[in-house]
Order: sequence, then C-alpha cells, then structure tokens
Amino acid sequence: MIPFQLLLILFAALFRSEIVAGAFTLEGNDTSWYNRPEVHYTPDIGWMNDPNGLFYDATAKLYHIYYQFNPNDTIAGQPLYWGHATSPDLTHWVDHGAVIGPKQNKAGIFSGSIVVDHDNTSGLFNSSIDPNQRVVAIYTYSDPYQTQELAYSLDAGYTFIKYEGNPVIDIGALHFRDPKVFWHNETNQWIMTVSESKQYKILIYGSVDLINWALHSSFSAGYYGNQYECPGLIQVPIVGTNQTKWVMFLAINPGSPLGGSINEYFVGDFDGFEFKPDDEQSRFVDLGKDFYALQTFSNLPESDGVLAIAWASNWLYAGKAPTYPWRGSMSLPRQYTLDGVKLNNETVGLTLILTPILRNATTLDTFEITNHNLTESSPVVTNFTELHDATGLMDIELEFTVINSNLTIRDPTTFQIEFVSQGNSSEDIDMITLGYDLISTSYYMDRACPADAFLQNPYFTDKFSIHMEPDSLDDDGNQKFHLYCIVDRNVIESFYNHGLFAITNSFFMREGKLPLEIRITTHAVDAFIEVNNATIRHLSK
Ligand code: KTE
Repeated sequence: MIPFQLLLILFAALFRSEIVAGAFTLEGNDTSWYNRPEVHYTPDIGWMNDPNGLFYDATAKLYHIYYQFNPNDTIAGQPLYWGHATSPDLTHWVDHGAVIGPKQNKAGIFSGSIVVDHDNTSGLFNSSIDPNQRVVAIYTYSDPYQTQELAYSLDAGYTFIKYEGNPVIDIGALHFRDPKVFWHNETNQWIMTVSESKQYKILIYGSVDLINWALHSSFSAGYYGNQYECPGLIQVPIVGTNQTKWVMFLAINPGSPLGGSINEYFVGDFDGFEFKPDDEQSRFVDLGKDFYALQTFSNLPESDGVLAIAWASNWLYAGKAPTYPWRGSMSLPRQYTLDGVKLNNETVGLTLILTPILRNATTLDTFEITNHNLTESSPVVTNFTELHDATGLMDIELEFTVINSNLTIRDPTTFQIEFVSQGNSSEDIDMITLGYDLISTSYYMDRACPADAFLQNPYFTDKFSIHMEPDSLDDDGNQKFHLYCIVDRNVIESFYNHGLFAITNSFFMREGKLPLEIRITTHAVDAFIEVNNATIRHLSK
C-alpha cells in the first residue's frame, strides 16, 4: 500500500506547475515614491536588475523589455523571474509584472534574450501566429547548474510556454549564462553568444532552429575582472559611411577598475563563426558606476539603428539603494554608432558614439543662454517651478569655448553645472555637480549629496572624472566643447562631445528632496570660458 502522503507528493511532483510570483505588502508611506525616476524604467514594485529579452513588435508597434525580477522583495533573491514592460515610444512604460518563473523556489530564470522567429525555424508556431509575433525567449535556467532554455509566446510576449525539450544547451557548468541570440543573414543561422563566466570565455554557438546548437568558437579578451557576464554581438553602422563593424559587448562583475560592475566592448569582424577583434584593448561603454548588463534590442525598425538599455546600478551597493517599494532602474535607451574619433592629437580610434533616446517627453520650461561670459559674479541661474510642480527631470545641452587658455594652475580654472534641490540654507540644500577644469583638461562628476546616509557606504564612491579632448577648434584656434546631461530624480547620465563618452550614475538626495534647478557657476573673476549656447529644460514624461 502506498501511504496517502506519498501519493500526495507524487501527485504534486507530477502536476507541479510554476510557482506563483507574489507581490509583497507595501509598508512605505506616500513619500517613499518621491525619487522614482520619470523616464528611466523602474518596476512598479520589487527588485530589478539586468534588462532581458528586448525586442520590438512591428505589428503592435510596441517595444518590449523584460528584466531580472524578484517580485517578493526589494533585494536580489530567488525565486527569480523575468518581469515584463511595454512602451510605444521607449519613454512611457507600462509594467506587466512577472512573466516567466522557475520550477522551484531555489532557482532562477536568469538573463537572456528574445528573438522574433519570423520564418518559424523553430517549428514552435503555426500559421495563425503573426510572423512579427513569433516570440522566442532564450534564457539561463539556474538551479544551481546553469543551462540554456527556450520559452515561446503565442500571445505576442505577454505569456510564455516553456519548450518541452529544455534545456537546449547543457555543458554541466555552474557558471554558464546570459545567452544573447540574433539571426546572421550571411550564413543563414541563429548565433548565440553566452558566457562561460569563470573561464573568461564568450562561447559562440550556431543553430538553424534555435533548438540544436553547435559550438563555433570562443572569445576571450580585455579586462577580466572576476567573471564574464551578459555578452552580446551586433553589427554597428559607422557614421557617414555605408559600412559596419561588429561590436562585442561584455559585462564584468565584480572587478571593475571603478569597483563592482562595468560594461566593456570590442570592435572587430564576425564571419558567422568567429569574432576577430581589431585589437584586444578593453573599451568601456560608460565611465560611471551605474551602467551594467547592457543588452541590445532585436527586430528593431531600420530607422532605430542599434538601441540598447543597461541596468543603472552596480552590484557593489544595488541592494542598499534608498528607494521603496521598488529597487533598480534602467538607463535610458541609447543609440549606438561607430566613428573614427581623435583619442589624442596623434591617434584616431573607432569608438562607440552614444545617443540617449528621449521621445515624447513634455517640456515644461526652457532656458536659452547664448554668448555668455561666465564669471563668479555672472553665473547662469535657472529658476524651476516650486517643489509641488517639480518633476525632478531636467536636461542641459551646453557648448562652450575656452577664451583664455593662458591660465596657470594658480588660477581658478574650474566651472561647474550644479543640479540643486529645494532648501532654505546651504545645509538644507542637496546638490550634485558636473564640472570641467581647464588645467586638468577633464570633466568631473560629484554625486555626493551631503547627509545622505547612503554615502556612508564606502563602495558608493562619489567622484568620477573623464579626460576629453576638445570637440573642435573655432576660427581663432580656441577649444570648443560640447556636453549633454539628463537628470531624472536619482539617475544622472552625461554625454561628452556629442556622445563620445558617457558617465552614468545613480545618486540619492535626502528624503523628500529632488533636483529642482540648474546653475552654471565658477570662482573665476575673469571669464575663461564663454557659454556659446546652453539649453536647459525642465521636463516631465
Ligand atoms: C554574482 O555577478 C553575479 O556572481 C550576479 O549573479 C549577477 O549576474 C542574475 O545577473 C547577472 C547575470 O549574469 C545573471 O544572469 C543575472 C548580471 O540575476 O547582473
């Protein structure tokens, strides 16, 4: 006789379905939402890390993103799901919550990608499914061995069915994850890049049906850190030509030279089997501390070019960020192109050009400043609306010329753009700063908001800098510079010389405070720069 309890267990095992994602109970009061970014995607509730499965549905005209999601807490943990969100314009997002979950609690649906299987190469669809909506997710199942699995959707990406032959790749490894798949036209096959993390290998597989995969090659280069994560290979157009090069993106964590997590890339060629980099030099996509696990979109309309989103946080401190009831934010989408860029006055290198995407945001106020000689007594000061109207979302585009380059290290040669909160006294005001120093020929960012408890965290380093050559010279040989910066409540993204480099960071003002206004100031008594043009906007989504 089989005991009743055993029958129950057998029954449960046989009919075991996915475990359900619960949403935890909210404990916060209204003020807990004050610093939730406007246009940087955040989940409605819970923990979020890497962007996953980014794709465009050409029939519904909708962008889909998925994300590493713990709906049960605001820290990373298992069971780990893919969450899901959609947007018509990459700016206004609707969160749909958990969409793919693990078979048991101590497991996770780790990072991965989505492809649109137009031609039904997988055989998972029938003719009733719109070719633009033949959505296949390829992700890592971590239990704790890591294997690559498939799930497909018959309703345009809102629900998924796991492929019954899973896993599709199993090499018996504990650290083997983050498959990113694309269709390679020239060789008529799907290509997967996936990382054998602790071996510092990006494995490149090929398949004609998304189900049977053959190992083609392995790539290893650059700055190692502790391990490789979230690789991605994509063809990127070279500005002003009809040529392209292949770019291999790679994330390393921990072990960034800045601390924690960072994204690097390599430029080279790909023949459908092997990626050959032009050189083995690591180049970093972003020189801030909060830009990780970048993933590109698949199936984009041609006019979008190459777009990608990264996670705007860092594993060193992500779980402690003072936000509630969500934790984790995405970067803005960026468009990527390549250009030959002057790295110094003797060397030109093919470099990624980064263009932030902000479509359909509403402009509330605009300040235009032209031909303004900046001195201590003539700062640029903008007055945004009072707090009740404040969105905490603003941007600035600035062009300036160095009009006195004969200064020495004894002179004040720094100017700064200050993003300032409300407050009655200097102690009461929180401020983050972006500056440029002529003698150092470098920009800096200072994200320290005094009195923010989070700054006690020694890994939440607050100062960053980046060397920039002038963008151009004017007719008199004066150096000209360009920068664009967007601030969104607790994320700052800055772009130098039309997107040649970027620094992205999270920052946290004291509870209830938001960046409200932008000032450009200096301690120089005599002007050493002229603000040719500054456009400062107060925005809402
Ligand atoms: C820890 O860096 C590791 O050793 C983390 O597990 C993060 O890993 C899981 O997040 C990533 C991916 O490799 C995983 O698929 C995913 C990168 O949530 O952030």
